[in-house]
Amino acid sequence: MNKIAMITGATSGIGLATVKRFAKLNFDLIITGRRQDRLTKLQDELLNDGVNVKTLCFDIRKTDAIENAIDQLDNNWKNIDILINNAGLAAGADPIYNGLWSDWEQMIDTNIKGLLYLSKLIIPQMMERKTGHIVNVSSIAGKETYANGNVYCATKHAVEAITKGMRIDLLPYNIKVSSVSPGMVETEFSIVRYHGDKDKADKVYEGLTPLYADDIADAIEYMVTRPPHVNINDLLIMPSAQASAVYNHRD
Ligand code: NDP
Ligand code: 8X3
Repeated sequence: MNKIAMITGATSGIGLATVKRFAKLNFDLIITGRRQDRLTKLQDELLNDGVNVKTLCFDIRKTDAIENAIDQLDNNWKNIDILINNAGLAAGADPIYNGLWSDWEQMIDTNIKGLLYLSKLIIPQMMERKTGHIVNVSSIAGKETYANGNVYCATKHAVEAITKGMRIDLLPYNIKVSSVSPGMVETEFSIVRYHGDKDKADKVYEGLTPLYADDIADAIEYMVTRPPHVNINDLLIMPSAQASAVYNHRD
């Protein structure tokens, strides 16, 4: 039987790149996101390549929507072996005194609460079967705080704490818990952060070579393909042109 992997935020960026890598590893895939059109397109491509794939379209901030989606999984799909908690975003880049409540709520509800809600629903079957691997997508923003990053950094610091807490609580159940913490990755991340302002988003990557989504997918593939006795707790991955959250070298 193939392993089953669920990847959140599969419609773009790191999630999408991870789906493509996992497809080559012969995993059966549950792909999630809010954009059904993108999920369907990806599903068609994967089915064409002979990959078993199921789409679950839900907003990870909504407990009812997540519960309904997970309830849809029949016996062939409910025993998820690998959960990649990737869905997330930064909304806005403002000093704390100018931040929008709506941006703060979106980040906290998605990056922290969404990750928790979904994990809570997936973990019990892993505990019962005494097997599983959860990979949380954190960030350099989970380790450092930078100007105008305040609430986004707080959400990723929370992901770091949740990852460590999960690892301790799930230790007796043979469930691995890992995180991957990227620096700058060129995806739709900055377009979303700047509320659709593509010019502003492009400037983030100007004059340097950022990471690409597949660089992070490569690291996630490495984590989930280690032997059973090895867990990669965390991988901090930066572009060569980025030394910390704030030090970059641009041509
Ligand atoms: P993208 O914007 O390209 O992808 C984000 C994904 O998250 C999309 O598939 C989106 O799907 C999904 N998502 C966002 N909000 C929700 C929601 N409410 N419900 C369900 N799904 C949601 O960005 P990245 O690929 O870069 O981001 C992926 C993860 O990587 C995030 O957690 C981000 O914080 C983290 N990260 C990114 C870095 C970067 O520089 N790019 C660096 C470090 C970490 P849809 O819109 O269809 O719902
Ligand atoms: C994304 C990386 O440095 O833009 O998590 O916050 S950063």
